[in-house]
Amino acid sequence: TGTGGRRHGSTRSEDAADPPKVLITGGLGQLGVGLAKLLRRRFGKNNVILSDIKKPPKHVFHSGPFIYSDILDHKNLREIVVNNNISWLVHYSAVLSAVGENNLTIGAFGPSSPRDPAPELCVQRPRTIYGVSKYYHHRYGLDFRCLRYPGIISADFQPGGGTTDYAVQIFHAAVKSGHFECNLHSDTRLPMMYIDDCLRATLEMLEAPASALGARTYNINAMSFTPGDLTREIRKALPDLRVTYRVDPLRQAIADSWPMAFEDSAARRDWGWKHDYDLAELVQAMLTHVTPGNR
Ligand code: AKB
Repeated sequence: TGTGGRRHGSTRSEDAADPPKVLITGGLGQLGVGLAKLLRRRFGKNNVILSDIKKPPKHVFHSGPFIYSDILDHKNLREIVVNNNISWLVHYSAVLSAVGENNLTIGAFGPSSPRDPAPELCVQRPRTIYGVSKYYHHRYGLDFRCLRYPGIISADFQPGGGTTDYAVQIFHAAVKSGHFECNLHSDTRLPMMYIDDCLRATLEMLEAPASALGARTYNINAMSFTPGDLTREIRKALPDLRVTYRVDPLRQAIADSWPMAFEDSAARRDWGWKHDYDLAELVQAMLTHVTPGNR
């Protein structure tokens, strides 16, 4: 199954002489730049193209191929895939949860939802890239792979517009001012993961032989914690950290509707997923990265 001994990318299903040609869309969010770095190390700088609809910071522009791509422009995307002989397409284009709530679409419904009227509770199979890709896998054998991430914690990039943002912001506030105002209740438990685990999971899943995949969509999990748990762990290193709470009703409502933990036994069984970072390791890594002078 390609699972045993595959951790940390020891083998790869494609011939090393014939690396994939990768396009990452939505590449300037929290995850794209880190994933491009990891994939470039593995497949070569010019085999990984980062893309977005905005201009990249200088260091990203100079670190490897970067182009404009808008996933809503199908022809543009097709042209990029053809011109660059793309074999792996990684979609990171997304709208974060809290921003999404302020910019509601009817995109959650699809052709199998009742239309007139659409009830509150009904079948929701949208014709999103996710739904369409699933169909294309069954109909045409498209090698579609989807990972459901928990909230991702990273030091280099400060997300905005999400519900799990607090778990990144608290580290910056802790080293900068020693005070953090949290926008979720202290006992709100959510699934979380350190970015290194997330990116490694992504590479491992992309490289897993298709024959190992019992499914096309997998949850991945590492840890679950509350703002209270996180504060206690950070205080082991920074005992003076002060955390106050001013709850944002929108984010709290979103968090209260989300899973508190992810069940990910299928990923562990099929392609050997195993996280490296629990809460203590996460806090240590984040404090190392966000502390001035350590960067
Ligand atoms: C968000 O908070 O919206 C994201 C997520 C889905 O976890 N970070």
